[in-house]
Amino acid sequence: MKSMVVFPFKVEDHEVALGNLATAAAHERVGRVLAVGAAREETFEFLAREAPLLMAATGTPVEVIVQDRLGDRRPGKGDGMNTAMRRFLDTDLERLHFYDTDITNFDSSWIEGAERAADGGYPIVRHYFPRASTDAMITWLITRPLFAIGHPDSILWQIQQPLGGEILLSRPVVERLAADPLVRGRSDWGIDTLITYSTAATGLPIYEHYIRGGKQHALYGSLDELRDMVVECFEAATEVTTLAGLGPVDHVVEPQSPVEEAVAYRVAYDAEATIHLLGAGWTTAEISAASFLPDAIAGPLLGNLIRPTFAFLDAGMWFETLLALRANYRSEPGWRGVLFRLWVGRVLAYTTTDALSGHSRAMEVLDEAVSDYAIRSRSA
Ligand code: GDX
Ligand code: MG
Repeated sequence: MKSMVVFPFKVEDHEVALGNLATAAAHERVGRVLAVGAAREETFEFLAREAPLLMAATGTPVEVIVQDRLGDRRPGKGDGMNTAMRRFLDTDLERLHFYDTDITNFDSSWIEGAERAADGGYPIVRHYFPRASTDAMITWLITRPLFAIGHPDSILWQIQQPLGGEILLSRPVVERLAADPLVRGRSDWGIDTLITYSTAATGLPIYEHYIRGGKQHALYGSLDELRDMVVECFEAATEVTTLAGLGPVDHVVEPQSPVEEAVAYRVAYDAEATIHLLGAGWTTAEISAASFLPDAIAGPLLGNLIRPTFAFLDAGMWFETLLALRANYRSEPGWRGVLFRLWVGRVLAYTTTDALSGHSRAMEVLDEAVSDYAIRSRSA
């Protein structure tokens, strides 16, 4: 039984990308490697030049293609992943792995861990790994909370890394996803959210494989670099809150081991470069969108027109904020700006309080907040 390994990529370090393709091509379980580029730019040209050499060295077909335009949102990683699923179904391979191209500690153990779980009867395998306490702020503050609010009785909000790009899907799962218009439509960063929902909606067992050493990859500076991702993941997760409830799913999560210091205390973003985002460049559309929010949120949020104001965004107020956004948000520039500022405020409020209490306590606090949102949404 052979697998296809896919790397979606945009512009990445050439040697890191090539090394990852080579690791996959050399693996005995891998029957084909596919790198799907956003466009025909420098990284694409480099990988396309190297692919035949890699193929000659390993005997595994290695293909580098440009993604098709399949969805109706911003053309991004979603088009890349959907293109890959279609290519996979044209082969007779049994399993499809996805890995981000920028991982610098990718090795054969990632492929092996996923294959082992699939051999053990799990058609959906998700890799997860330890992260710094201020990393994964979209997962912790948007995706898991909205899953808890919209599907409190499901396993959705308990999935460790619902935005993770490192997954294995067996052929019948890919067939379901490729036929799903909601997955196909998500051409942007929302793809991972929809894949997480739609795979759980198959009712098939899910295995989460733990990568002890963490995922080392390209880092961010100011949170401004995450603006599109915040907006697109929020829009995808709010859409999921409106979709059908899920039945029970056999869900196994490998236990975590103590987190290494280098991972736990890595600074995940530049707080100083981020604070000014709260006050900079407010538009009239943003001010008008903010006025639709309850006073307890709109008041201090608009206080940012004068000075940075974020301490009000504790875990309880964040729950109220998500409910208010869910009820009022529209995919327009004013609302996108308000959503982004609120998220930045919540990240800073958390960073300057709970995140200071040590890695394990900080992670507990994040986890407790999500569970609390599910409990409150059950009784609502
Ligand atoms: N084909 C294609 N097209 N690939 C893309 C595009 C695109 O338009 N944009 C980004 N990528 C690739 C990129 O080269 C990398 O391999 C991967 O997608 C992830 O992008 P990266 O810039 O490394 O983002 P990040 O924050 O490290 O990604 C993580 O979070 C995302 C999310 O939160 O949604 C990672 O787990 C992603 O898989 C996940 O989508
Ligand atoms: Mg990355």
